[in-house]
Amino acid sequence: MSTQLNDPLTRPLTKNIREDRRPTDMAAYEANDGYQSLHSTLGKRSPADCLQIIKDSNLRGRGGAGFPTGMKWSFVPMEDATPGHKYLVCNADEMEPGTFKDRWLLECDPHQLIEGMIISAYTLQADIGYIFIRSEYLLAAQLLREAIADCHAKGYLGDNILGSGFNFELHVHASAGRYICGEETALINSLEGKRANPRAKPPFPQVSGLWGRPTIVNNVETLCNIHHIVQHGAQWFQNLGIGSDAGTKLYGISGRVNKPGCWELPIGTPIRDIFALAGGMEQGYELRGFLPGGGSTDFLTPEHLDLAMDYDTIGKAGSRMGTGTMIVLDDKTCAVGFVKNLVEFFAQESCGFCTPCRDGLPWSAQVLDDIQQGRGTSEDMNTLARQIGFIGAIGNTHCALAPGAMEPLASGIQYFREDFERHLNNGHCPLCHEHNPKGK
Ligand code: L3W
Repeated sequence: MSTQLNDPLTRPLTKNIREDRRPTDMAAYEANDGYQSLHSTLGKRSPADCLQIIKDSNLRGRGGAGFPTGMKWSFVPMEDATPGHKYLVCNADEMEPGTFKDRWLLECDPHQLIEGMIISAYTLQADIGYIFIRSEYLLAAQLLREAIADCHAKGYLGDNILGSGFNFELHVHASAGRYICGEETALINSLEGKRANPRAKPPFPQVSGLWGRPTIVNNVETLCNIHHIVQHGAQWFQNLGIGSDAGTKLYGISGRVNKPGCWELPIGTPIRDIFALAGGMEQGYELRGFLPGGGSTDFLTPEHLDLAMDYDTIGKAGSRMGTGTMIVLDDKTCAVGFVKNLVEFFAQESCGFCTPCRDGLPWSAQVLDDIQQGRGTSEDMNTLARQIGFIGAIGNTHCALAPGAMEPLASGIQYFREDFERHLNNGHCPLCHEHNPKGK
């Protein structure tokens, strides 16, 4: 990104973000149209109108699943038979491998998230909000707490906001540090002070979430879009996207590219153009494959580079757009070690509630370690295939963690089988040896 501010109408999410990553404070935020949506919405437009705009905008959840935001919100009962709190929770527990997009938004423009959350809470008539933030994001948590205090001082949070009669309190809650807390019902259990096991769904949180009350959980990037959409309209948002999806997307790349990073681009930008922004592959390295949306998505290969990076296109290619942050596999890295590293991560992060995940993932990691260390046999490949078939099938596990872990493994074997064969046949791999002599 340049030191110039981005065009606010085509790069709404990053319009305040500068190259030096200096956080935008209240004065700078307000000087660039900040809290205008708040002033023009609260008490002036009905929550039902705001909900209709979000539905019409075709915004889809940016945390990985891509569920339509307006549809999710429409499940929240507006006429509640048993009066009580309604909650809005921001999922800022960014722990997906290779994913660092929300951190950028949190550290550089905390007021954007807060304004998005106030407009979202007004739409949903939620009176309490939590920003559930990854415990390592210390700077972001501190900046958010300061920004929340500034909002109280201005009358943007608390009781009777801007004289509208709407009340909203917002709290920052640091995660205790588990990947599974990014799953919305595990997050809710954690907020309640319980062990972070996912809950069975239904009931979905929209109906029965935090302390049994209606609760919406949305990702940081999703919530940062809301006040822009309410301010500029559904059609404006739809026009930002290139293909069938609407809006912009924060895309990222990590691995052996010249300039790993994150960019706000029209959703549906061709993958090749995102690689170009990353300056292409480092000299001496070739692209073999990439995970399009974090560590729990299926590999794609160079033949997919001209595809549009949107939910449906990437889905049809056999993967998922996920978080939109790509991890690159280069020609000097062995797919066995690459995939083992990810499966070990997911095994460690299992909540332990269901057997296929608790016992199956460490078993898969062990088999991969055996293959990498030269102790593998062809029967190990059959074991992995059985595990992929069972653990990878949604419905055999309590939540999506273990099936997600099987995605890079299954597609890694599909596309890079020669790496596995090399280990099995030779008991030794020059790529692993050169980069990782101890095979760890
Ligand atoms: C009502 C239905 N609501 C679904 C709602 C549900 C939730 C949202 C998405 O995982 C993925 C995962 C990771 N009635 C509903 C319904 N909903 N059906 O829609 O739900 P779901 O279950 O499809 O996904 P999820 O459990 O939220 C998210 C993938 O994202 N991922 C991970 C990203 C991790 C981070 C992070 O670290 N912060 O973003 C990357 O690809 O594997 O598949 O609200 O209530 N019938």
